[in-house]
Amino acid sequence: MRYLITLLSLSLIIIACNKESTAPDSTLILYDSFEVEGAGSYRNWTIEEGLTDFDNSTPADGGAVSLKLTADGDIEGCAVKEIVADHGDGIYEFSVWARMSANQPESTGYAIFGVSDDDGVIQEKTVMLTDTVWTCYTIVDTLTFEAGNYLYMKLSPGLPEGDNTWYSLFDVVRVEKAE
Ligand SMILES: [Ca+2]
Repeated sequence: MRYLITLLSLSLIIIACNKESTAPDSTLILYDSFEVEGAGSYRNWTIEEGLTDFDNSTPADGGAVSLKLTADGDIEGCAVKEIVADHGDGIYEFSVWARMSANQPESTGYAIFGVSDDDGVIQEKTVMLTDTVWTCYTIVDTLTFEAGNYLYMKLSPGLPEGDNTWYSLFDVVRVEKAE
């Protein structure tokens, strides 16, 4: 059984980073390219005013713009999204394309995927973002949802130290649930 789940997860990872394909055994429950008809849109993500913008650099199939999140002073200009999910257990896969800025300390950007409720995050996995070229990062996890829980996602350029300022770009967020 464990082997089967691993195999399923691996097949989902391959499919997730190629949006031309549609996984026959999974349901796409979120797709955000941070734009509507080529104009930048926060797509109902909760963002940090003044530290969030759009950029013309995008990954392949990323459309016209990406989301630009800035870490400035001691403020982590992150973006968070919570959506209602089906109750019960499920294998969920989260993927996001990201690009770190050249002056960014290594491994400071990150993405979190998990479960939250009105009091905060109650289950989470984190992937560290490391590359200065567009790269697809993926998290696969078995998540459990009860009444009042949300599917939780956080995109962050990282928490700066001192007066350092840098930004990270994000695009094409996908969430799929294995059937
Ligand atoms: Ca886009």
